[in-house]
Amino acid sequence: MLIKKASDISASEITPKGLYLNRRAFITAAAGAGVAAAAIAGFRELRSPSEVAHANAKIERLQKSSFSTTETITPYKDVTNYNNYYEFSTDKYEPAGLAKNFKTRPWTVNVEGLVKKKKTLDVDSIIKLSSPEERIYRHRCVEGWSIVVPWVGFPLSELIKQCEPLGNARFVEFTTIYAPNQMPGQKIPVLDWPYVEGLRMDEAMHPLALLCFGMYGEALPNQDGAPLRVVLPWKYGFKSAKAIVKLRFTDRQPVNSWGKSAPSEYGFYSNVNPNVDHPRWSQASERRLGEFRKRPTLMFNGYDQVASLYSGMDLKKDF
Ligand SMILES: Nc1nc2c(c(=O)[nH]1)N[C@H]1C(S)=C(S)[C@@H](COP(=O)(O)O)O[C@H]1N2
Ligand SMILES: [Mo]
Repeated sequence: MLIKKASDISASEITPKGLYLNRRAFITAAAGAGVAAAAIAGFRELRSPSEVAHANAKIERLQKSSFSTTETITPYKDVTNYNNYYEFSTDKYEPAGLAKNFKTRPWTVNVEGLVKKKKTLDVDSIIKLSSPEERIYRHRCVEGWSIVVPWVGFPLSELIKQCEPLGNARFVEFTTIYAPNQMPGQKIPVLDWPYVEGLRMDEAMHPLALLCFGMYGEALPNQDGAPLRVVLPWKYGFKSAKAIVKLRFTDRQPVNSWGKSAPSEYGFYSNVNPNVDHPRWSQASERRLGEFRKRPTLMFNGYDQVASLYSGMDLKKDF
């Protein structure tokens, strides 16, 4: 199999298909703003990131987690200056600046669908539901890069229990805020806004699924999904929705944003799988930010403890 170097991959191969399909609308909306060029730039070498102020509140009484990897943590300045956050921009270097004044308080999360009682929870009461842990996880983006991040949060299952889902709830859907006046990317129809993702209930209840509100011992930076996101280390990064305002419990598999824009490329499960290539590129290896050589990608991103969730499934079909 031919595995290309990042520098050999052209923008047309790496640019998400959704972006291609909407290229005309995108370019029209972006005309004069100079962002069309950025959108087609695709994968490139990380340029030296700007220094970021550590103005975020420290999170006290952090517990260590046995789920943490001992691999080298990716520098804070890389993780906070190279972001996929299409609500702000399709250029990974831009969310850091564009999200600076994003309002994360007051913030509420609506709980809807198959639950005992619909409710609205304040983000600060959610954060207080359980004691914060530091979880150092590998994160693998579907585009072929990876990072190691010390996230802060607690198991997503703690929030789900608080939501009191009914017995027939089989899936949970997460919706990101829709705020085009604060999020310039939402004025461009790259995806069908708001961003929606979903999990099967047993995946969401798995102890590895993290409800995240911090990183590097501090409150989550806006560009990384403040005030509240999920982190699912065995799945491609796009499953980990940022800036969540709604949880909806359903008995049907949710239609996620990426699945809607390009169903042949982004499956509902999107488990990290080196044996199932993306239709336009191999998933066999990855490049850790800050490293030059590529490393092999591991099944479930190395989180084998989730394998039993998929026993009996054909992961080539249910990719
Ligand atoms: N709402 C929203 N959530 C999102 C995205 C996005 O564009 N919008 N991008 C996803 C992708 S592709 C990745 S790889 C991760 C990146 O998270 P990070 O910027 O904190 O590393 O966020 C995911 N969550
Ligand atoms: Mo990603």
